[in-house]
Amino acid sequence: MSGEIENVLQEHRRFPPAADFAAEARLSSEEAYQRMLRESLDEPELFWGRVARELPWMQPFERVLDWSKRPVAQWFVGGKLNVSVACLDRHVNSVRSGKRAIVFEGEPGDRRTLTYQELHQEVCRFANALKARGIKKGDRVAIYLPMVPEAAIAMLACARIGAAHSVVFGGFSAPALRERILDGGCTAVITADGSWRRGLVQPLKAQVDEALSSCPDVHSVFVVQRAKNEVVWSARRDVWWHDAVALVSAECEPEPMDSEDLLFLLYTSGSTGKPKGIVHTTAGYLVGTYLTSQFVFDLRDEDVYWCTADVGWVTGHSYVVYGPLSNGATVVMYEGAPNTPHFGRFWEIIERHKVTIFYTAPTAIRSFMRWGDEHPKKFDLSSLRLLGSVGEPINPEAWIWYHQIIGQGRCPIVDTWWQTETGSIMITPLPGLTTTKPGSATRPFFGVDAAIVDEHGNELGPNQGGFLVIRRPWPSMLRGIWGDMQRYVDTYWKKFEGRFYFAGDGARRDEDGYFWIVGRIDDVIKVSGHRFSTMEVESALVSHAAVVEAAVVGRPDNITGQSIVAFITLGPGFKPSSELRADIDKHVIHEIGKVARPAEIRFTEALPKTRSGKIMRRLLRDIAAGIETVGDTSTIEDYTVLAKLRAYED
Ligand code: 7RM
Repeated sequence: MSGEIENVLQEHRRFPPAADFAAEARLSSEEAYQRMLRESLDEPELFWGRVARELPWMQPFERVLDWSKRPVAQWFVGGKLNVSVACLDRHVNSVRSGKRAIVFEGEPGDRRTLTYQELHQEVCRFANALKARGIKKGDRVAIYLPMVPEAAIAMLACARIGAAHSVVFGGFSAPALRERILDGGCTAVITADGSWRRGLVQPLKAQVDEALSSCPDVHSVFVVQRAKNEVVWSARRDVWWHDAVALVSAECEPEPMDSEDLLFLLYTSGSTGKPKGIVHTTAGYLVGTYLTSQFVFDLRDEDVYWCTADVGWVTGHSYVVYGPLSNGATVVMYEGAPNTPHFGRFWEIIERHKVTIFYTAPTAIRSFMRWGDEHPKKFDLSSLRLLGSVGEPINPEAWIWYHQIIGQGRCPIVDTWWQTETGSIMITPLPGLTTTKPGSATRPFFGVDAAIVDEHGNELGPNQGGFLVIRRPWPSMLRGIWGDMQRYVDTYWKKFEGRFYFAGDGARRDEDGYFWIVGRIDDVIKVSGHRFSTMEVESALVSHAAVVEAAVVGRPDNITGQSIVAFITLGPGFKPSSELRADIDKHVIHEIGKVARPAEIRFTEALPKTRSGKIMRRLLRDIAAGIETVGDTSTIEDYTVLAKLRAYED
């Protein structure tokens, strides 16, 4: 890992917050910041207790933190509240009632605005529709929707009745959806007939039908009519969203939820093939997303806030839905691709809706760069005042482009490090206060005790590469892995004997205490910010009839951060060919979805293995990247394999 860390470019540029931004910011005095930071670390219960009391409790909590069942934390013990009340009722009963909550644009150009009052009504209606089909507190509901307002409505409606949602990204295929429905024990699915993507209709309902062919526990499928494509209908099981909400009242009493009641499951990839259902509970998650949205995005009532993430990923949960809505913000939602019908689509949306805060991923920024400056330059971006980045390390070149071309030199950039598991932003600049360095997520947020440690858990000095750990619990942390608590302990806590949460990332901290995230040290790869495990793709590959063995590695990619390269050995009677490659490609798309499609498939006679039979991924990574392997190859079982792999040409 140290080799990788040395590759991180030394970046010397510094960007202090602009004076006019700082003058207006929520937090701009170093003194006030230090006071808050000190309290959050020295007296966390005082700090988090006060933040939590800003939310509407149905029953006050008795204790801020109970860490006695470590590594499972309990926050705001004994309290009861409902997340949908914090996101909706609170604003409806205030001057924000007529304020825009969601400003939606569909890919074909249709638009829709929902005020807080309207959103509240829609959520209550759909909550009643769920109840009418027998869905109740504690049930799990899969959501497989495009980025349409109904996605947020469905999530909040589940929260209102105490059912947990499990959102599955609409880009996943039927088998991937089925695996998540089965693992989560979902009994209902919320989907759409289709969704618009690059001018084409993605037939979501058809994927659901295929997935449900072996999910006997799913009794109801709610279908949003979005693309009006033809669908196959099961009269017993399927119900149109618009029919379901037509019959019910727009009032729905919120279910009083215990602080530690399940709010949602979200599946994410780890280092094994089976996706993990990350467990998030009610109050702590809400407190974390509420506070970070406020301080990291410096949210104010006049803001028009746009996070481009899909609700299928954690960023869509925390920073499209729960964080901004609990703060009463106006949230922009866009259904489609950034280059449809033209390459300036995002900038057009920013101009039209006068977006002030824009939060996206490095992979998108690098695409914008490649498409050319002429596209953003055609639009008025003067409404923007703050930019954000998330999902992977942002390379300084992309950072500078983002700052100059999109932010026009005026907007601070918050490079936010966090994970599905952390629930909310953990390492980040505070925009009115932090002097940023391109490529660094800077310093830990309030209450976050992050450190870089060595193999033995000893804290390392400045600029020494090591493991990123969090040394104390935080409110929005995961509470486990659904159905597999042992895996939770093993994945995150075992490495440092229960002392620290291990994030799986390698990083260093510079002389100013700024964190530089290098990337994963496990077998997780990030393609366009989407998280996959190499094993997940490998198991899809080996389920193809021709494939005997497969090894998948990430290769650095200028646009997507990493891309998937698959090394494959074929069974007897199969020969490498471009047809076979195309067929294997199709198979992966069918098994997981287009997002997991290998950028390259290399056929090989054998894979490099150690004497104990472990595939030597490090070698494959180097080969995929076209780097001469310099590392230790002394344990390799068959030396000729290496030469064959390098020389490979089909
Ligand atoms: C929010 C999200 C988590 C992994 C994480 C890192 C990487 C995320 C940054 C980053 C460098 C960042 N959740 N990562 N943000 N690396 N700088 N600002 O992405 O669960 O899908 O992925 O993403 O490796 O461990 S996630």
